[in-house]
Amino acid sequence: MKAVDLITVLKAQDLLFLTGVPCSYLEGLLSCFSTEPGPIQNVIATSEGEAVGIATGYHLSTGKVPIIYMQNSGLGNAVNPLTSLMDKEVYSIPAIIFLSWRGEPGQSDEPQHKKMGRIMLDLLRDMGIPYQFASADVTETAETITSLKAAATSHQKPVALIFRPKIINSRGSPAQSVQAEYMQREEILSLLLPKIGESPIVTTTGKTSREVYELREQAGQSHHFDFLTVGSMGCAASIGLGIAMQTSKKVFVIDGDGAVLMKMGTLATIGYYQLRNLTHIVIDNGAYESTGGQPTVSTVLKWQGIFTSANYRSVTIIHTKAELIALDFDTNDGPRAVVVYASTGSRPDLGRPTTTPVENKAEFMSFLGSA
Ligand SMILES: Cc1ncc(C[n+]2csc(CCOP(=O)(O)OP(=O)(O)O)c2C)c(N)n1
Repeated sequence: MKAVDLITVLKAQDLLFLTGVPCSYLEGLLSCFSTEPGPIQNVIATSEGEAVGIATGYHLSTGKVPIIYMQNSGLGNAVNPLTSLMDKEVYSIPAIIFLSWRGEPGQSDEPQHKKMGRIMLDLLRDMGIPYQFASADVTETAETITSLKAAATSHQKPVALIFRPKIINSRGSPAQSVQAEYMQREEILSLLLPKIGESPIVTTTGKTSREVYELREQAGQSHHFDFLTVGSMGCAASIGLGIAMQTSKKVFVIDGDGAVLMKMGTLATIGYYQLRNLTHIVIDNGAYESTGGQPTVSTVLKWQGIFTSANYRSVTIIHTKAELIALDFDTNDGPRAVVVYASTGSRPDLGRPTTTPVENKAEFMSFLGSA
């Protein structure tokens, strides 16, 4: 189905408010909001749980039914406010969750999606959230949305519309970068890895980890320096903190702006524990680039002030290739933040790790000497 046709359905049903964190399965729909400003409001959230809160506020102030969109990975982040805020036994708030189904049993998908893919329908049932499936046929989907909205309204509770891949046509051209003048993430990584050298690195979810993996392959280097945080978006920095506490090695985290925003409390934890050997690098492309380049809210952040007030000992902000080339990691003056501004974009032929997460863990642990 065409995204514009789905938007017509939403308008006709007075479903004029969306909020969430993107999934690539919903890319075609979400890309319409920047190009087609209309009566539908799309609020960018930093985590799925936050989106449940925003949607609740919308309902409280309008009486209408909000839509919350998320990848099923993010359902975990939303379980708490779905069960303790929107639930019928608490505030009883109607909403429609547009939920992608990564890791559907029988379909091949990445390891980090398998468990949630398998338990998702049971989890919805256990939470008392009725669900239906979106179809590629817009008329059928319109009828499904009508019945879901009626159920959400009459029972005053959240319901879900599940999206399998390719239900919504994806857009033809990539999203415009909001920060087009900067280097792309892969070039930044190719300049960072030799500087980091033989130190442990924790890389964030999405294309950062995939690009680091490919750059190692291209250079014929071992993968044992790198812990690839393939799932658990936002946890790279806390994993790095946990490692840095137990080793004298310099530890590097390579994060994304969307991932930092998702678990921003970690900055304060890092600031509190004052580890000299921890460097936290954030590649800020102003977008959830890995899921199609939807904007994050990072453009409002003043990173210098954020890291300083979180008690990091030093902050380096990098805009240009020359500044990145001049960067060095010689001193142990952590917790150190390095923010590298980036434009969106990545290779269309970007691969995925061919080793399993457990193999990655074993190699990384033997490099750390903890296996
Ligand atoms: C909890 C959770 N929500 C959503 C996703 C889907 N997802 C994977 S990568 C990504 C974007 C990450 O954005 P950012 O950290 O800015 O890095 P970028 O992709 O821009 O390099 C998203 C939304 C996920 N994996 N987990």
